[in-house]
Amino acid sequence: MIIQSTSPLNAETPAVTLRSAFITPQAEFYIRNHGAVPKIEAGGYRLKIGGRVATELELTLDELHTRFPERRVVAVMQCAGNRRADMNQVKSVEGDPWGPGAIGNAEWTGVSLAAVLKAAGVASAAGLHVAFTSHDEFVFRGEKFLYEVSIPLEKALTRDVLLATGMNGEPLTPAHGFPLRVVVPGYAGARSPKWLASISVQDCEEDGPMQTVEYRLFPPGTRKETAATDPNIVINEMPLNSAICVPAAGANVGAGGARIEGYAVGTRNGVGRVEVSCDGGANWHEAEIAARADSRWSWTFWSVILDLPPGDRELVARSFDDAGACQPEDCREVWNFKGYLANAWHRVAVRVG
Ligand SMILES: Nc1nc2c(c(=O)[nH]1)N[C@H]1C(S)=C(S)[C@@H](COP(=O)(O)O)O[C@H]1N2
Ligand SMILES: [Mo]
Repeated sequence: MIIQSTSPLNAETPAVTLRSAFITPQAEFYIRNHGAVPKIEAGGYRLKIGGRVATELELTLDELHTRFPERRVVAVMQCAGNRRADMNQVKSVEGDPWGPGAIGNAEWTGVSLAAVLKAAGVASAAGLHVAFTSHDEFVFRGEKFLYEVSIPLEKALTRDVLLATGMNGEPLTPAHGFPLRVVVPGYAGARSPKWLASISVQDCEEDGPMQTVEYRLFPPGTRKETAATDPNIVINEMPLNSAICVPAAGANVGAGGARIEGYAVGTRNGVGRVEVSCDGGANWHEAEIAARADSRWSWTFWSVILDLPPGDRELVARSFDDAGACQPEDCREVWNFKGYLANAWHRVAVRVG
């Protein structure tokens, strides 16, 4: 793993490792923590559901599994800061300089959040939000806060949003949220809280800093000093993205036919086509789809064999979604001071020969 920080622990999967398994093993799955991992005993664990519901619930893990049908979803978990390092090349940004490995694809098991909310008799009014409170704390401007975020009730009532206890057929490890986390497919990882303590249906977005200050998309002119008053958008859905994983950036590659491999992720409109260039974007070659899941929330693996002439080469990958839209060409088009949603064409420099 590539360690970004040790306390809290933030680590990403090396790109070559990422591309070696379509379902990312837990031990290789990136870790993004804002504070210390809380120690939770499964036996004493209770999940509370309250707020705008007809009946408040308090459920043990056993009750959760016996009262609600199991649901299984293959989905990527992806940090809003994935590929942030690329933005630093335009102008420096805040936050850990993640490469393309702040993402992983897992088979999550648990129960539908929608089923639990319905059992609590959730109000079905439009415009409500579902807030999550976790057991871990983080420090924000010198003060301690619990990790708290929210998602629109409309999204929470879709059947693939999970209260997950399992990952790839194993219980969640402490790093990934044991004993229970939320998985919100298609959304930024920040909206999938680990170590979940309680759920509340409410009129507004959660009002803590993790929801209202972090994980917001600001216009390109915003600086740290102006962020408090500048307009911004909540980061929920993740944009179309792709990355070259093999060869690794800076690798030496033999001249002749070289296999280029990577991932593409398009949870909004699917991944229609992936193209790779070995001349910085002048000419493009369509990649083959190497693996795909029958889940729209999964990533897609692609590969292509290209004849690489000797010398310093820039490999570029870009994907198109099912509606024909492409990733932005340049990071300049999407630059923001927090370095979120870096989804420009992915460029990797290699030496051939
Ligand atoms: N309680 C809690 N949940 C959390 C976080 C956290 O720090 N605390 N980090 C979030 C962020 S920003 C991401 S990207 C994902 C990462 O999940 P992972 O560490 O299992 O890969 O968890 C999210 N859920
Ligand atoms: Mo994240």
